[in-house]
Amino acid sequence: MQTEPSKQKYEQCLRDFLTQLQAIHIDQLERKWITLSLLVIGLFVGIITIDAFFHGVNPPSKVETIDSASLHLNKEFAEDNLGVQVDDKGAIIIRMVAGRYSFFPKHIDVPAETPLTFRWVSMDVLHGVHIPMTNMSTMIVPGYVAEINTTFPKPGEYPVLCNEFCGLGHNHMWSNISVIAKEDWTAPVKSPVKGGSNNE
Ligand SMILES: [Cu+2]
Repeated sequence: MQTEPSKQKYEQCLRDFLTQLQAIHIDQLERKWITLSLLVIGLFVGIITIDAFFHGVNPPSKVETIDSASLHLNKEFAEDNLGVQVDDKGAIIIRMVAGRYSFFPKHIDVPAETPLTFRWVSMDVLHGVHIPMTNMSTMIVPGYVAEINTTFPKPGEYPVLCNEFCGLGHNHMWSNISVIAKEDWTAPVKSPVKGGSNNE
């Protein structure tokens, strides 16, 4: 809480500042340009705010939150549940954790030409994930689940790279995905996690 004398001091400072500001001679033309610049800034900020509001600009995915500090205790992202899983409806869901400085699991096998749902979470700071030559590119914001649907058209080895600077080891932060021909891929035998997150 502010004490009375310091409050008075701040008020005095503000008054002095305003007096000094009024004392500055600003040319009429200059005044017009200052006003115009402020109006343009106001217009741009207004456009961004309105656009974000109407288009629902949010962190990646559906603003699904998660406690990054307790992922190991979380039902969905516990260590045993990471990687590729096939749910009751046959959908392939891949759960990945990003942490300084790797993506976990370090390596996964997925089928080509098959719709895949990736669910990414961060265990520490802001990370990004980028898989070259695919549409996989998103931020992994701590506290949120980033969900991306994708299909890898061609079999091959794909690197998984971090594209947000996350610390000194950032340039060593990568893992890889083997995309296998659809007919050669077999679903890993794991007990499927019940759909959705369980983040309490
Ligand atoms: Cu990084």
